[in-house]
Amino acid sequence: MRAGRYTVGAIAALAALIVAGCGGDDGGGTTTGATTAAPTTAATTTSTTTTGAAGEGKTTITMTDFAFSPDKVTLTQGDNTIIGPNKGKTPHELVVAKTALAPNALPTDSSGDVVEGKLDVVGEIADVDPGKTKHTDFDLEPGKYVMFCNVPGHYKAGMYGTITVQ
Ligand SMILES: [Cu+2]
Repeated sequence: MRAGRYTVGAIAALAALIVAGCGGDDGGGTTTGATTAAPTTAATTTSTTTTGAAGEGKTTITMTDFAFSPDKVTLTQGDNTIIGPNKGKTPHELVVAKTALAPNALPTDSSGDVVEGKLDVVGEIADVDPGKTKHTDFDLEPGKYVMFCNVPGHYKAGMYGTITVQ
């Protein structure tokens, strides 16, 4: 019985894929046989099996104009995925540097932007457009870190925070 169900499901999913692949709403009539078997659920089940890298934890740090939320984050050493949704109206980024400096005391240039070359940058979530979400995997050793957005003017506007790894 199970084998039979799977076959029907697989065929239905295949049919759904083929139909979708052909680009949607040109001509009706061709799908008559497949529509009965609820192919949508089958398709969703297959696509959710992704993610799950070796990460110990996933942490979401939301970016707005011009702040991180939360702006004080504690993580466990090792693999960490930081997910950065941008809920602001301008592009943002999240740069992580290992330093004991206070987040508001980083080395800056004459326009007030952080000089990343003077810091031990361990990674970043780069160029996140408004309404988008990106993530980056970090392998973090214990210590003090800062995060900041180095889009021109954003650090000066207060877009920074701390990350403690323990
Ligand atoms: Cu920013």
